[in-house]
Amino acid sequence: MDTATKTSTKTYQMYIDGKFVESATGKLFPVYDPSTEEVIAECPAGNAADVDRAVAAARTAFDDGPWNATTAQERGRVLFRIAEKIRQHTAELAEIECRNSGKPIVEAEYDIADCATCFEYYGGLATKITGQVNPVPDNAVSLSLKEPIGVAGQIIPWNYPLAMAAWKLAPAIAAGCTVVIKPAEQTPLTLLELAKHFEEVGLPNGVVNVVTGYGEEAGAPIVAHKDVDKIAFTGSGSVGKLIMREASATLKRVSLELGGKSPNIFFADADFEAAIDGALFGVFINQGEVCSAGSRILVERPIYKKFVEAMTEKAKKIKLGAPLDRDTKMGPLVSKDQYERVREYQEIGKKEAKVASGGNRPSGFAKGYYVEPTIFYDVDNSARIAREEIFGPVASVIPFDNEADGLKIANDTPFGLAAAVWTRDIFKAFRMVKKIRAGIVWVNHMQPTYYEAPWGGYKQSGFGRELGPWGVEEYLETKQVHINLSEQPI
Ligand code: TXE
Repeated sequence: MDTATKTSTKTYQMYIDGKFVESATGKLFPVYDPSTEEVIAECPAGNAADVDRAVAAARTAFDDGPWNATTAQERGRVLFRIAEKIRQHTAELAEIECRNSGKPIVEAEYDIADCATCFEYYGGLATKITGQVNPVPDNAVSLSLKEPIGVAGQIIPWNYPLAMAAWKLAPAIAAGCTVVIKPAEQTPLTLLELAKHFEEVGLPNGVVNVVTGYGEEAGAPIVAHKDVDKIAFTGSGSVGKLIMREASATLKRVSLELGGKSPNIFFADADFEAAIDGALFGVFINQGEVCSAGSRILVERPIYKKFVEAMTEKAKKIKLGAPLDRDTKMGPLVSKDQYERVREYQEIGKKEAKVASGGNRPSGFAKGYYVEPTIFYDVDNSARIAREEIFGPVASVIPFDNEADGLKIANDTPFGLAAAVWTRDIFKAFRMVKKIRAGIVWVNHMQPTYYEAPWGGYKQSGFGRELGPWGVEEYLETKQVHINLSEQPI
């Protein structure tokens, strides 16, 4: 059904050069509520012409000002004001995020408040970006200056729509870059809502431009554009590889966050109750639509059977429901495509391993992209459900014999975003931490994320780091300056 013309839906415009505008073609695309499968909004279907307009605005704001003349203090204040707007509007932004993505309202509220924290963090960091004096011989002064990269193209996924935008926007603004940002076509609404405040918070025209549309039509032209200096991308490995290839034509800087198949490793000496909760939280939070989801649950043999039983018992009690209900613990998946992808993996898993719980569409839901939280056990690490990112509430439980075996299985993956280790033995914990090939390793927890700490992957989970000072480095160039101190250069 082409519902883009339905009158009850809200029609959005995209944000280019400080103005809300239609797409060059005037075409719109539908945006859904995944719990009802109904269209809730329509957004401009941007294409290369819209990207051209946005990049031109970003280029001018960067090259000719006024952005290049703002001080770090001013950029910091803009970031604090964005944070304040998010805090003032948390309830409405959370409701939109919840309706559009399907995540439970309680999680949406947490995410939105967290976005404000992200802008606050980078508001503070803006004034702490410094270069250094290099220790060259006495006949010269050598400096390294940090300068903004220029125009940053940012391509955002749908699992944490506003948060993933905040992770990229805030450090880019702190660094002094200008931005063309494209939200995922499934979830563009909260970023467009936030853009309504950009003028008021003091962002000059052209500094942040939001282009909405599909990946190939609106994302690819950003990657290909000769006037874009850097691409930051979070999404699938296949699109990540494509972006790297395309960006090579103009040698753009690239940072990629591409998800994973993260091991959540439980030794027999772990606190059992905390471990069960950690295993469930690690893989089922946000319907499992999490790049760092602990989707491979590695359990040491002495506790394996009891662990699977306890996990299963608790998983069966997870309350699926309407995302806006406050007691809902798991909502629908974000889209029909994602639903079909995850349902397919549920069927693949039934052939590859044993089902402890779930494996189907839940009963009692006439509409909505709901799937049961699913636990497969006795999974071999070579199975597809242990090797491929599913991005839904599907856990693969794998037994292991000892520390060496657990480590071998943990590292036997093309990915390397995150891992967690559960044990009360500090020596074992640290041995594992040092040998796991992943960008993030948690001990006795899984998923806590801090703005002060780096986020990013090893291996095919991508490269570059977000958050903390590392996040802002991705938007900076380093310039060497040599000042000769002798009257006669030789
Ligand atoms: O991702 P895409 P999809 C993984 C997860 C999921 C799978 C597919 O496994 O099941 O990817 O999701 C834009 N040039 N992750 O298909 O297509 C697109 O418009 C430029 C992991 O939705 O990678 C959107 O804005 N841009 C992940 C963004 O890329 C393009 C989060 C992500 O979409 C483009 C999401 C192109 N040619 C999915 N094609 C994580 N790492 O957290 C698409 N896009």
